[in-house]
Amino acid sequence: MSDGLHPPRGASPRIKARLDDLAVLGGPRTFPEPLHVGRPNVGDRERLRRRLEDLLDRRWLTNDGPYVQELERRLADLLDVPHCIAVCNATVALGIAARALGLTGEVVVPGFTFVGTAHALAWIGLEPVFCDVDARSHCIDLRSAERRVTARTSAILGVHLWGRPCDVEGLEAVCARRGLRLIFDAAHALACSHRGRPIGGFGDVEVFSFHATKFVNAFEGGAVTTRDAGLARRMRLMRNFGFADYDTVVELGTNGKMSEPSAAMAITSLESLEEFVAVNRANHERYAAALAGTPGLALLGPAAGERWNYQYVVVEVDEDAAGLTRDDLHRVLWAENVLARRYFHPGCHVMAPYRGAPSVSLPVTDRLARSVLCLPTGTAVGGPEIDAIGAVLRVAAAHAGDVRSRLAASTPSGRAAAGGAAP
Ligand code: T4K
Repeated sequence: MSDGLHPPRGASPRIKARLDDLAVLGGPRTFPEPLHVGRPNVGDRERLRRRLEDLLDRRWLTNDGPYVQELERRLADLLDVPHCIAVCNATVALGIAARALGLTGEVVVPGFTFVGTAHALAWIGLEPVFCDVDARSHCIDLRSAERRVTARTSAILGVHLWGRPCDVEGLEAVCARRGLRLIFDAAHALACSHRGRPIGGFGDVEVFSFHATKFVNAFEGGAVTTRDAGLARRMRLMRNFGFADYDTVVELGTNGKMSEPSAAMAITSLESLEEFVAVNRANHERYAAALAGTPGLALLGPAAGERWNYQYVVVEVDEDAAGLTRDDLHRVLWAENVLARRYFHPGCHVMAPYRGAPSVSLPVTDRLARSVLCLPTGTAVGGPEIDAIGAVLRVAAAHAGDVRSRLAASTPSGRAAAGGAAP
């Protein structure tokens, strides 16, 4: 059984060295089982079991139970913020935050983010208005955001993408000047900092995700943090149908409560936060070594001087320099059973629910949506797996011309014969 911090060890994967070794061209797969990007970190199973027994003995399973309250205290301490409210997931948390802030009309939001960011707004009748992102940070581009503000705009929503901080002060200045509220989607940004302060205390409200695929997880879960006591009170009421006590409803609300098993998982997971970050960091450094000198592949690093959780391994593929597109490499990796992800392809602004909105040109979003590839990391992955993935990418890059022409020539039935998993 896994110790929760290291992958269960089988035989080390084979390190590929020749073009014909690539599974997409007919060679054997590097990994017999799929290697996922979002494999959950588990942490100390014994402590989790004890907590689950405890909550079953107590027969208190949800509705602001003791584990939820403990989680909120621990998160508020970690993030150095006075108010933290645990919620069933980050998507619902964003909706609750937007409602509690009284947002109306349009909200400016980056096109390059998980679609849940935009859906959370559209689901409650707000109109996400997409702006571009900055090419270096991948976070919301200040000037593009301000250009999208109209008389109907009530807020800007910045996303600390990959845990890298937005230009917080720039956004605060725009929002102050234009009379807007400021929300941060911090789904990726637990244990990350901006100017040395933990992300969690910026803007009017920040929202975290503890989905199973996040490095700290609650199975499903999220949290909102704020420095504003009145806002915190409203969000707490809204999380529980607006009930002020057993009988009195004082707000419009929803069911956004986190359950006790989820809080028990989140607390257990939080207790291993430093170990998870250390594993992610070691993995990141191993990828950096494995990919060093490979033309056209750039690994995204931390923002200078900031604390980072290293939970996403983000590679930007420059197809001119690499001689291969991101989608070529995606196909190469999937054939090896490395289920790399094209987050956040193709960009929210061109997804079906939003396509009808007035067309807007988001060149950086479009480029990133074509060039970003996320690789597996976390406690399910270790050095031998990363070395093997790096070798596949190096072999593909070294023979880019051949790979490209053979991929182009291969038919779907030919690909199936080569044993490739379908991306
Ligand atoms: N804002 C941002 C910026 C976000 O990135 C997200 C979520 C949100 C808001 C909303 O947060 P939540 O409402 O979810 O709390 C995943 C996650 O579902 C999503 O939480 C996350 N961002 C997004 C970046 O990634 P998918 O569509 O890639 O998920 P899925 O289910 O395909 O999982 C990825 C891989 O992980 C799978 O191929 C298999 C593996 N996996 C997954 C689960 C759930 C496991 O091995 N075990 C598991 O239990 O979106």
